[in-house]
Amino acid sequence: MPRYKAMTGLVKTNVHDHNMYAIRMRELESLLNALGYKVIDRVVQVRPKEAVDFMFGKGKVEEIRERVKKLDPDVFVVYNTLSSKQKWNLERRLGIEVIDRYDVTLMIFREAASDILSKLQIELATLEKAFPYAKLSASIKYRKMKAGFRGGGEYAYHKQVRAIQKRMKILKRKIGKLSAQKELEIIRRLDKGASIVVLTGYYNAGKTSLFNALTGFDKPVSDTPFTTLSSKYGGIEGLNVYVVDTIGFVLDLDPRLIASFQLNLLDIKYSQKQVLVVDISDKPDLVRVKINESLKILNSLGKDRDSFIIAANKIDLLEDYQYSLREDVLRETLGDNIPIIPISAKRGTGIKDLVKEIVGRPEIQLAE
Ligand SMILES: Nc1nc2c(ncn2[C@@H]2O[C@H](COP(=O)(O)OP(=O)(O)OP(=O)(O)O)[C@@H](O)[C@H]2O)c(=O)[nH]1
Ligand SMILES: [Mg+2]
Repeated sequence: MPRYKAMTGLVKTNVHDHNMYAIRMRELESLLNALGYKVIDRVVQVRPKEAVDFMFGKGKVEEIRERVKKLDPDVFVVYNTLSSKQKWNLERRLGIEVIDRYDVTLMIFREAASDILSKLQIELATLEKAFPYAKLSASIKYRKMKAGFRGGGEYAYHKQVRAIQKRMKILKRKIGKLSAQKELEIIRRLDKGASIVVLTGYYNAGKTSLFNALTGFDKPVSDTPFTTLSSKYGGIEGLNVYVVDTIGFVLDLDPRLIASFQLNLLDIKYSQKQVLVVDISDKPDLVRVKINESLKILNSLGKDRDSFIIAANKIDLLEDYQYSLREDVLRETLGDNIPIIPISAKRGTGIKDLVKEIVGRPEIQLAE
């Protein structure tokens, strides 16, 4: 049973977007559902001229205010990233908490985090996100106090801001240390002649299911977003290969999220092969968007197409003609040289073909 009620909003950044915005809203909704929120109302607006103060136009904000009064949601969740000023203004105007999709993602991470490192990274990312808002709110409150002639000096909110700053510094130091340790571990594996094959892709694509099928592990798998937060290394029997299960991507990935999970991305950086796990049961439009974004992310991490293998997963959910349609979409985007292997990680279909593709590459060594 959902515990809370949410109202969602999105500002279309492209006037010609008749399709993607709906996919984005659905995505936001499934993230919120995972946190126990039921979405009771949705607002969409094409980017207004005067978007600076509220993200939405003034008239739209009034409409949202009316709807909030009537429907009484616990929170208004905006798909677009809000500036501190926009959040502040919207909260004052609507009288309820206002968050953006990046906050939602961090909340899910927080619920999923079980190991120390993930917890530290999420705490830092959360503080970094909250910091500008805390600063803004401290300065506004300070100005109000001064206007009331209650004297200058230090106020509690300034202390709060400084406490956040101090904690961020400590977290960065701890994460830095762990990062260095982790990098060493990876290099040691490589020095022993092992190859690293990373399983990457969007959340829920089936990376962990595939990891389990390849390595015989029994790591937790679920349709909750971001089940896996920190990387896991495992071997494939008979091969001098490490397979790495990694954190998933999310649509319109916020660059700050990548920055705060640098540590996890080290695995991708050092890998010789990247298996891009695609949920091929997604609608063709979504398959296209996700594959395009994945390629961009991998490129930005210094990986190029020659080392990609696509694992088109969940073929058990599709009829042959539906699969062909989606494979065409992949081919259009990828060109002819990147291998696409249809698999079902859940049923164990196509796994041998995938291993053959991995091993068939000259840079992968068979164990002695
Ligand atoms: N039908 C079907 N479902 C699958 C298949 N592979 C995975 N799933 C399901 O998809 C959901 C996500 O699987 P995971 O293996 O946890 O996906 P993931 O990519 O590791 O997800 P995160 O850790 O959240 O990034 C689970 O409910 C799996 O049971 C498949 O081949 N067929
Ligand atoms: Mg996983």
